[in-house]
Amino acid sequence: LMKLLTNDVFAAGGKVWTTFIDDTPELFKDFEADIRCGQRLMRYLGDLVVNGPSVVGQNGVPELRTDVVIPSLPDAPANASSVSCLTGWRNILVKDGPTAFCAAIRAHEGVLVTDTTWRDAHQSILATRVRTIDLAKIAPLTSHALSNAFSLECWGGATFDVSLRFLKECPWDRLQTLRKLVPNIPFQMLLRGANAVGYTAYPDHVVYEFCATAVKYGMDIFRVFDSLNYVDNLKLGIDAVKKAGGVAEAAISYTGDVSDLTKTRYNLQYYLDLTDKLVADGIHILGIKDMAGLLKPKAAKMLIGAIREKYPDLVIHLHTHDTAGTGIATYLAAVAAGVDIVDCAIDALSGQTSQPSMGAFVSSVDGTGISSAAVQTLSSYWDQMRLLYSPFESPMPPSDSSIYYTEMPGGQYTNLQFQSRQLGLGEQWTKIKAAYAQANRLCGDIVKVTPSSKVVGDLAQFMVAQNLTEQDVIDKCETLSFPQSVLEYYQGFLGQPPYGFPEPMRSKILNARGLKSIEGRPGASMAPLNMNDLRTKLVEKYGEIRDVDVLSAALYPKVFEEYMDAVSLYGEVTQIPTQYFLRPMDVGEEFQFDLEKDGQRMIIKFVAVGPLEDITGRRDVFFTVDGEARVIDVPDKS
Ligand code: 3PY
Ligand code: ZN
Repeated sequence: LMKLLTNDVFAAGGKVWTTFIDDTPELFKDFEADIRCGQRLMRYLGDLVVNGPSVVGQNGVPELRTDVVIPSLPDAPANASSVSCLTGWRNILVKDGPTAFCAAIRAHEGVLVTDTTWRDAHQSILATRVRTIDLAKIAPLTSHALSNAFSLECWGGATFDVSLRFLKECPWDRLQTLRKLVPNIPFQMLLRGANAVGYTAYPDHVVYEFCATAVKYGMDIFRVFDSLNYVDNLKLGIDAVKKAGGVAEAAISYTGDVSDLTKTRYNLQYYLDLTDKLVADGIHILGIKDMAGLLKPKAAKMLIGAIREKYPDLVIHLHTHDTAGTGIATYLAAVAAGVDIVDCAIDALSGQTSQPSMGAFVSSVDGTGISSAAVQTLSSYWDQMRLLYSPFESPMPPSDSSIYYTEMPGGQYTNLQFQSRQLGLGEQWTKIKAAYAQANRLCGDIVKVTPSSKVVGDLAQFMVAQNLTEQDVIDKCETLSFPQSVLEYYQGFLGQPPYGFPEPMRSKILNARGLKSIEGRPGASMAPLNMNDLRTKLVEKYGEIRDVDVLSAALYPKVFEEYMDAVSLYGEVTQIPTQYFLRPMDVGEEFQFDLEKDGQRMIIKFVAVGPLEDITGRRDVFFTVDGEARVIDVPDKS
């Protein structure tokens, strides 16, 4: 651009005659390169410089740090090259199918491990913000270090919408990228039953198409749960997974305390009855999803012992969060009671509201096939990644046994804590925790996990903000302006809670507002979504559209459009190193960038930012690309 602008003829305002392009091709090569990628990329970087981290900085993300030193990768161990490992449990799954795979797992001596670092651990500790580029970097090494792992939990849960919403990357591309790099370890995802990877029910066919596409993109094992343990919702998810050819791990979501015999609702019999229904439905694996970390060692022994006794051939997979600090003790009790697989996170992203430490676990039991040295190597990478993403980490105590009272899921704890801090009061968090327990009772003493946990959290925040006691909510339920999620819950949009809705409160809430109730499974009465119409609309707006884009739009219409708008404006930002994706570059900083499409490498350096132009409200931002000057003008939104 500079060359063209300073060309004598052009600068003198002379006509651009027809042979100008042929005579001076060197002036236009830069344009081509710009158009291919650089220009839109610089628009992103320039926008960051001028307007700050607005793309990723929504939802109250704290000030981004500029002092993080980016680590180099740990040296690969002698037996691991950058090439991926080819041996692992996935070979059995691919060759023999889910049933034979599960029989082999059950026959295996010793307990196996799922690594949750790529999904639940960073969802629970780093607000789900870890980007594909940083997962991909450690993927080949992981394929070696954890080649004997049962699975890598790497997708689903909140990763789907956070990728689109904040990271401006396509979750399907992430899955495909990681699959190529890790061909040997089964991939596992979290599926919210009839809510897929969303916060509400979808028409059935959307869930079926979602699962079928996930398998096509490389997913193997689906942990299916329902936020109310509502069997009809669970069955829908299980069926969708099985029809897609995936491994159906159906989960009972654990709440209460089976070791406290005074508690009669969520007691041992409740979980055994639920297990019976799931086994009768033909599941491949039983998951026990202890999303809040409530399963004490004694309770693990009782629960897993009872299920093992009744179902000697059933593969049992235990998931917990270490919020109170009992995780490893619970796992050891579960191993003694006959569990087959437990969920751990690489040490640097373990503990607190995340999963228990993998290094601690593999050092404490025999037969995981994972060496503590291998875990340490991976951990040295994640240690530094945690620092890189630390702006998204909210400070929390090393342990918090108040979760036995609040029953708050690990993934929600930090979110709510952060929001309560933002409200400014020191004692706010204590109040929110107390209100959360009250809100749970007002909802009918339910299982709390996405999305029912969001309903309880929204109600708790509402109560604190409006200074309402539990009795106030009961007394004034006809007139209070409840959050939408709470009204929808009482209507039955999430399904039916195991012990019903609290009455007469529910009827009063619905009648006073003229709201209809949904009886039974919400998805069953939802009108199908016309995917062809949706595709046509998207093609009209964005041009080229893939099947997976239509699915993303079906699940998250608004979020997907915002993502596509960002891609139109900035191009693919996935290859920008994370520090420059998160924070404005400093003058003189540069990084090396690989163009995804043609593998071309360029060095981008930030040179200067110009003054605000009064008339246009824009600023020029100056870069060099491989030493060539570039300028981009960016609207100043301040
Ligand atoms: C999710 O649904 O994202 C969860 O992690 C629930 O525990
Ligand atoms: Zn979890």
